[in-house]
Amino acid sequence: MSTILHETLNATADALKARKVALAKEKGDKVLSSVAVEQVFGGMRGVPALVCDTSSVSADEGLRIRNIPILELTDITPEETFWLLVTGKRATAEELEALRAAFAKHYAIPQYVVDTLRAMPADAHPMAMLGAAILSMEKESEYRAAYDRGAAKDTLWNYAINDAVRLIASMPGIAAAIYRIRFGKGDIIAPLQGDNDLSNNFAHMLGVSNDPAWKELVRLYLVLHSDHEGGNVSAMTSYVVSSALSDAYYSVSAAMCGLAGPLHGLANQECLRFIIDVREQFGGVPTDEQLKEYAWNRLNNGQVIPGYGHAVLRVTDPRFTAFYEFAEKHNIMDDNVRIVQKIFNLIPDVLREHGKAKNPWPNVDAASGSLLYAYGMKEFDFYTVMFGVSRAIGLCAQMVVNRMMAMPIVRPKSLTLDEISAL
Ligand code: HAX
Repeated sequence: MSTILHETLNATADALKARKVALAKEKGDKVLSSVAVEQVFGGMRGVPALVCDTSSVSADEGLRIRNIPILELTDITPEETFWLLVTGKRATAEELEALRAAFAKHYAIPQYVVDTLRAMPADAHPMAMLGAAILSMEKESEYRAAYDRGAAKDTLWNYAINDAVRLIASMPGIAAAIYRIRFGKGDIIAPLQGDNDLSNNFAHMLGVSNDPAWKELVRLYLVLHSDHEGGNVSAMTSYVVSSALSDAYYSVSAAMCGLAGPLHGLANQECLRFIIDVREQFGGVPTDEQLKEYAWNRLNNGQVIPGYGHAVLRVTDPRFTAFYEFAEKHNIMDDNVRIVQKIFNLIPDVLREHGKAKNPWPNVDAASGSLLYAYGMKEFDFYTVMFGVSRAIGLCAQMVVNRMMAMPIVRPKSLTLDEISAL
């Protein structure tokens, strides 16, 4: 299958690969950093050991997609986001239309995926359902089929594009089916007729609200969570798995398992749980003193404040700012959002005084759940699935670019405790 996206990427593929080869030759002996034992024990924090061209995250500014600050991209669609991530350029209207049409072929998911979801335990976590549904589709991989037919390794990325398009486009249908099956919401809703827009279809298939602002929120949500450079748990997991030439279904499913962790994507569910606990405990918005005491009790109990802190960022996450501005624009000022506001005003000082977190500021997860809740999506176990639908866009873009650059299998070296003792 040749599409306008294949043609666009084909036009730059050779140059991209040549650039990688030239950089490896020219700069091959430059030392990026030395690795201290504390970094080996510290989750490799600060070790520059990956290449990711789709986006970057700096401590003092946060996310840039292809060098454009995320706050300048809050009006774009998920389709534009994917195009920008994977090609490095803003899409033309014609390119977008073609991409939308390619996506729209896959909004209706295969029946066997629905059957897989229905066969899962009634109390399965929605993220476990998401990982299983994606894996059930692995047999659709054109990339794996091409490999099995003996396609040359450096042509495989063409098939990775097909898998990326199909998987990104299937994610809304999979997620909506999970929502409706897992939370007893009734029949699965078919995609829209005559509207190829990905986020419109997702908002519609979830069946949560008919408010136009809900569609707007789903669009924004899908854009903001799409990519966050290469070193976070979900991106790195996908990177490692696909470096073994495993296809997109394997690598994105694996990434979803990482996203399901409470220190990563699940923090948005945990964050709303925290907000609701506060609201219930105090019968509404607490006073400043009450909130501070509640937070201190939690910290003294060895628990984190979800939605705060970050491994890289040292300022308020611009994605939090974008959600916060959405709440203001749409005048969503219910108790949950007021509590988010109060936490934002008070918790950074509490975390500073606590003295552990290197970054006391909110990350993306601090506000997103309260907005989903405001439009009627109250099942917060589901929130990380929303994140996953979005993150698949970045994971697939990274995978295509990495395969275009023919990145090798990832294989760092591990050390035993005895080897470290002997240093
Ligand atoms: N509340 C309480 N303690 C915190 C904290 C928080 N929000 N953030 C960091 N700390 C603690 C850490 O637990 C760590 O304590 P120990 O030394 O006892 O282990 C210490 O401060 C130093 O941590 P750090 O260097 O500042 O942060 P890390 O890079 O190790 O971890 C995390 C980054 C995001 C995992 C961390 O800030 C955290 O647990 N935050 C709460 C959970 C959360 O919001 N996660 C979502 C992050 C964004 C994301 O990936 N979304 O998907």
